[in-house]
Amino acid sequence: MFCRHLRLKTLPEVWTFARMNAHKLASLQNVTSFPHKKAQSLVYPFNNIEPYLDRSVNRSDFRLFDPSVEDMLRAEKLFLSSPSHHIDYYTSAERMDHAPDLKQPEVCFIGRSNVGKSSLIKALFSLTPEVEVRVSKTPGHTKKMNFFRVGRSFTIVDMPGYGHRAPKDFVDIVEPYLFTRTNLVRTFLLVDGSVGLQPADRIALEMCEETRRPYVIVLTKMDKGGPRTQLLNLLSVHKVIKSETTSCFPQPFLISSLNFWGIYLLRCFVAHITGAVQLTNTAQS
Ligand SMILES: Nc1nc2c(ncn2[C@@H]2O[C@H](COP(=O)(O)OP(=O)(O)OP(=O)(O)O)[C@@H](O)[C@H]2O)c(=O)[nH]1
Ligand SMILES: [Mg+2]
Repeated sequence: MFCRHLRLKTLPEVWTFARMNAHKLASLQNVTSFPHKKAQSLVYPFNNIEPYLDRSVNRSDFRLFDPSVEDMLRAEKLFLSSPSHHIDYYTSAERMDHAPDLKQPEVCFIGRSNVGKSSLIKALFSLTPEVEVRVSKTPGHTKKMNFFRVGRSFTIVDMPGYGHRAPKDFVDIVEPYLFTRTNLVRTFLLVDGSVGLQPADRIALEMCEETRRPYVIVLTKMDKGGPRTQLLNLLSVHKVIKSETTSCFPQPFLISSLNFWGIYLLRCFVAHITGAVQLTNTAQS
């Protein structure tokens, strides 16, 4: 067994903290004024779990992308809309041949319905709340590919989910996009970190492998399920990445859109892989 017993905040505590601090949490600039331990746990969620990993587990894969706070602050600026750097919802597309002809690098978010794709994109854009990203408790809410432009730097695409209540033509919408979109630089495959890899996620993983394009796994809802479950789910995802994939980035990203864990790191990763921010710290992708 890799995890020792641990106690983190219970869910109601987390919700209260998130609700009270939502406006502050949106910005890393504010978070840097928090007590050091709190700031570290928000920025590097792996730090919350790491002390409970057995000593024999090699940590290096979990910190491959390890930018400095300064790099993350530079990346954060890209998520602030301004007259010279306009962030907006651009358009939706029901099929690949309706996708907009945008040349800038693109990243997309895929995953089971209800896994938290739209919530994650909403958290990324929380510094520009006028950008409307619709989330819903009801699975199958996002029915089309929604394109959000981040100035001329990159585009973020919110995808419909697969699995429960997915659009009937899900495969027809998503597969051609993943295989043929020329400016797609990274696919983010979201997996619910509180329940772990499900059979439908494995099918999506195979689809990502078949595209032979780089992709990244993001574990969502890391505020749910309890640390022991989260840790076991993280380790089993990591094992699958190591042993069954060739195009997946070895480091799974840990996220809670509810309380902003990992959002700052992911903003920086997106800015980095799209070429919008050069890191001063050595990092891999
Ligand atoms: N606790 C918790 N709930 C979350 C988190 N992210 C999303 N949710 C909740 O999960 C539900 C689904 O969120 P969405 O972001 O709409 O999920 P989606 O993947 O876009 O779903 P579809 O559009 O239906 O494919 C909503 O009730 C969210 O509030 C999270 O980090 N923590
Ligand atoms: Mg959605």
